Amino acid sequence: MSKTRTDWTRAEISALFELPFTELVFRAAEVHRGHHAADEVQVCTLLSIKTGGCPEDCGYCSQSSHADSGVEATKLMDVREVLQSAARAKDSGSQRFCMGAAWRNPKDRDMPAIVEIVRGVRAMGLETCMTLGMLTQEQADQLAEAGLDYYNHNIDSSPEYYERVVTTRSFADRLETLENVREAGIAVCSGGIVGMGETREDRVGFIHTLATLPRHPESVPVNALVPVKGTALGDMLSDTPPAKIDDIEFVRTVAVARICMPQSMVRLSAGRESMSEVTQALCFLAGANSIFTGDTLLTAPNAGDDEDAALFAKLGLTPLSGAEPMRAVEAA
Ligand code: SAM
Ligand code: DTB
Ligand code: SF4
Repeated sequence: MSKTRTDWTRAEISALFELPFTELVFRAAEVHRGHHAADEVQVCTLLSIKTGGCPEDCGYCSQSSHADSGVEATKLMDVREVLQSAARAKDSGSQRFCMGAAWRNPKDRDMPAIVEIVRGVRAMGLETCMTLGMLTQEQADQLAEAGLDYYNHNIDSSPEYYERVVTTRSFADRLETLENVREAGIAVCSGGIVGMGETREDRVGFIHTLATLPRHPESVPVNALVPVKGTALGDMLSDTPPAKIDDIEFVRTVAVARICMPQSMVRLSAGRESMSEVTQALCFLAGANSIFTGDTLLTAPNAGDDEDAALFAKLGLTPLSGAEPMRAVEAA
């Protein structure tokens, strides 16, 4: 297998975006088959362990205290409750349990409970992932020590567009946490959001940043913006500008991510609920090989387990790993 490249140029990535669509998807599918079983899709479950009231001003997020989205702030969930939820996820065939907290960063006083959660979820035989905001090196080391498998921290967009979406922290802050996570020996999950009004050049810059990290993230979530009323980007709901991302451009982004980061798991993340089966199928063809399942993401609705089981049956996809097959429901 050829060495994974981390020296992509923006011009090369831009040229991939400009390929005829079918040629781009064909190339991405080839890369996908060269590195992964193309009929296997990883199934992950998300749980918000601390919702809302976040001091950050991310323009897309329902959980920001700068937004007026109606999401109520909660305290950090009880360890026992989190473990019950993880057990349900395992039961319905999930491989990975991803836990999110609406924090700018965890406080040191939160760490003992977080460590207990990681230990407990891991003991159930699930892979663990957390997304808690910025981490110091010490906190990353603590999570590694507890056995955390993955840490999710998205760069979200190009360095240029980022500051138009978030002002309370910088792109450089994001990269610093990613470095701390790597240094601690935790696998990196980092991706972003498509459809925030960014240009194609921003999507190029977004993939370029990830594909030129010293090591590619093991997981790359590609989210389609879920526009939430009351957030700065909540207006991107219509077909008139600023409009919802075009499905073909979304699939192109997935394909380019797959080509530039051949070994990574590319996750078709938020936004699937409003995506047609055909668009999702094209994403799987273009190299997406991971999803979130369950009725809710963190606060937004998601295609539920039954719908996904039906989609998998229809497309002949199998959940990755030793996980049990997704429950019930034959395709019509
Ligand atoms: N507070 C932590 C942080 O920002 O790193 C973790 C939770 S945060 C909700 C995780 C990621 O979810 C964000 O980085 C963003 O990429 C994604 N996200 C949040 N709201 C979204 C939305 N409305 N549509 C699509 N993706 C979204
Ligand atoms: C990621 O890239 N997508 C997930 C996960 N990482 C934490 C979050 C999506 C959030 C969608 C909006 C919501 O549920 O509020
Ligand atoms: Fe807070 Fe994360 Fe939402 Fe930003 S994306 S407002 S940091 S919860």
